Amino acid sequence: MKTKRINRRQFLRVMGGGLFAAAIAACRPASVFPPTTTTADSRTVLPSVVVSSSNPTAPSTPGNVDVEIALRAVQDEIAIFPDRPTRVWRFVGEVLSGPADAVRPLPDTYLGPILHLRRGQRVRIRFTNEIPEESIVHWHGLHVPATMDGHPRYVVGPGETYVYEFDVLNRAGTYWYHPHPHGRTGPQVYMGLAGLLLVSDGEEQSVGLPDGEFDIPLVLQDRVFDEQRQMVYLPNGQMDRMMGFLGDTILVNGKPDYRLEVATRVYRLRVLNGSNSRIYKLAWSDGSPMVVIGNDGGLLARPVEKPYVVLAPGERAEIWADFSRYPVGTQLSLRSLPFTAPGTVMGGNMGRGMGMGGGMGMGGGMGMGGGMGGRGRRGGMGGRRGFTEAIPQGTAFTVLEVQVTREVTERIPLPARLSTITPIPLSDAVNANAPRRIRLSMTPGKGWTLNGRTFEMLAVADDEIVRLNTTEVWEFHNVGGGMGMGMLPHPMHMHGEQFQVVRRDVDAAGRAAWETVKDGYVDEGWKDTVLVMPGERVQVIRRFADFTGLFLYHCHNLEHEDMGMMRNFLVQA
Ligand SMILES: [Cu+2]
Repeated sequence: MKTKRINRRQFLRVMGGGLFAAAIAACRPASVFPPTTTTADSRTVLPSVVVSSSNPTAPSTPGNVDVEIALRAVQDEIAIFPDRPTRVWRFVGEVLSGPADAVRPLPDTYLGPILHLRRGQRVRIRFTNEIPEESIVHWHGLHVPATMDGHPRYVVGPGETYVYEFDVLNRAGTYWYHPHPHGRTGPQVYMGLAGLLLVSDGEEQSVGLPDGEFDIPLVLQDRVFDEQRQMVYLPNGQMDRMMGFLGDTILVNGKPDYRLEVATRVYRLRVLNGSNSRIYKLAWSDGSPMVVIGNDGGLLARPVEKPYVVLAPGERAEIWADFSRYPVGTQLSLRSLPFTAPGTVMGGNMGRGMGMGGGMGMGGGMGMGGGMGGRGRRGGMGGRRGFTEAIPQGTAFTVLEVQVTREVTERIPLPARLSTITPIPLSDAVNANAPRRIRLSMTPGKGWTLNGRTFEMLAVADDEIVRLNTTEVWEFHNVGGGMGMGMLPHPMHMHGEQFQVVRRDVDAAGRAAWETVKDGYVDEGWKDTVLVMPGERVQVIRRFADFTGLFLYHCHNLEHEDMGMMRNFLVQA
């Protein structure tokens, strides 16, 4: 019988650190953790529960939950193109008990089923890993105990099952789920392992937003396919890892050349950037403003109009799309507009700003060897990429086409108010005058780092320990490497509770690029992922309540994350 064990050496390291009472509580080294009975409103840390492959559906806590779901990561083939199938990895799910609509499979795509949960529900999800490598699932945006969050220390091998059980504490919103094994998140998401997790609640329902077929998920991703229609990951090797993967084909809901046929009425479009590294600057082709009603953490207090919406990997935006003013037959498109992505214009903007010609010793100091040539080719220095021509970061392209195909008379007015969002006062923060600072940079010999550090499975530094039930300001400062190569955008994601954006500042060197995206930031409302452009400082404020233990903060450029641009923080009672 195969069981999950905490590595003894890792455990002793934790013990030796002397700082990790909560982490130890969460990681007791037993061969099989016994089930723990909890009450419906329990918010204490649960032990991880791992059952053997021989009996994956044995109940951990019989009954006692509102919804129970079986979720499997499987190998499969999907017809992304009409001529031949593509090998993928994907999530499949079924409801074991509870409302039948808790799992909504999406037809004809590698994307996982949409999980529909309600605030206040107690949920059990049995994740069974049927791909040929270790994995674990993270519920992106949800506030759950450390053992239920998909931390990479809980990976399970092929044939093994991890049983999650948690209360849905989040407000209504568009969340998502994806694998989170250290070093393999990028390739696993790339192969197709991702899905939406929608939470609803009474506040949202009282607004009267478009629902049913008029509530449309749009998951944006990019890929490279070879001539056999198979996905190709990191065709340029190490250089793609440093830069982040950028594909040459844009997929919406797992499909190329996506077309949306709509009626003359209002739609709620829930847009997730599920790409590994690509940033989208979304706008309507006819110049209409983007009417944003929600972001990462659910509905905004009121709708906001933006000329465009910038979505970095991991971020979500909900768009109020009113097609009632277009005649049947109208075609328009959702575009990604051009913007300046400093890392991709070597010899252009970056060269000027960073003194590229000045002999900064790129190769030696940064442990990157001869990579510069490859990067430059992609960035438009005139050469050819080794494998394929990706769409460079910041280049314009069409995301999807909209065709108005039928006339309806239903009209829904745009609500003036959508939800109640209480700003967290700065005075609540224990460190308002001295925010916890996270420097995002390229560190020689280490690659992408957070305060000069890369990921360690069970370790936290002294400055990564947070006291339970406090509010803090964190500042993400994209300082780059000072040597050209170090200047890339980084979408920073924090596990646990959602945060509010307090302020943004940008330095003189970063300002020109920042100006090309800043009007598309949706900083209203609650967020869990925030884009930090080169030279930019973003301050966020959040609470650290309910759960102790080890949680992650990391860059959601999945290649950066896999290379170690990720750290633990420890919430301690
Ligand atoms: Cu990054």
